[in-house]
Amino acid sequence: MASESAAAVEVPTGGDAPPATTEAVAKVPHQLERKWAFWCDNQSKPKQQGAAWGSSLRKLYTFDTVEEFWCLYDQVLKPSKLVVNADFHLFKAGVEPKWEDPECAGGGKWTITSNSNKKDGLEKMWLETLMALIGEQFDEADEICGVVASVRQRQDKLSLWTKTAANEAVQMSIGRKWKEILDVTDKLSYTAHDDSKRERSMKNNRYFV
Ligand code: MGP
Repeated sequence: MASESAAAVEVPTGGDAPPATTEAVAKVPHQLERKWAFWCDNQSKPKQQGAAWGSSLRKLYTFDTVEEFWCLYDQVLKPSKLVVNADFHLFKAGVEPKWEDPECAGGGKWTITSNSNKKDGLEKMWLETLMALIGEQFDEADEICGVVASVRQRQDKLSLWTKTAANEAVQMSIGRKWKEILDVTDKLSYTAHDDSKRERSMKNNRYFV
């Protein structure tokens, strides 16, 4: 990561005042390990008849420095700014937040739900997760695709998308680490995308932590 460097600068002064020296800090942006992209999907608006899932999904910003991240996060990207039936996503640049993306196709998601009247719960978990991802806190970082915050009438949720649903050891390790980062006692469940595609009554969770 790039570090800040400080340079002493002579500031000319008038009259009898003693010469002043200030520390001018040359800011070098703090580079992240990799590039990330924020996305948004607002499904609250009426869709054209027959519109496919994903037609309202939009990539918002791509970034690769800590400074850009905080600027984007502070200005817009908080779940409290979402209407019901809208999602925010943070995914690795180059990966689209859809089952159809080659990086996601064989994967699934760890999910934690949050009661809708506890907005601050989702807000806090979203930020903790964003920082863990861009800070590369997961040992299996290469196995992670991104995270989705979903605001829903019944229950808000946060889902961590991973790459290889069939690899139980990797998924359990990611799930345990995420639970530790979130600092919650709630049960987290893992669903393979292939299982999410089934009828509601046929959907089942594969792993739990
Ligand atoms: P969802 O957005 O993951 O859950 O998927 P939501 O809206 O909370 O609803 P619930 O079903 O969990 O109660 C909702 C539906 O959107 C899915 O059943 C799919 O029909 C569709 N869908 C969701 N995703 C993430 C995808 C995707 O990546 N690709 C496609 N083709 N459809 C998807």
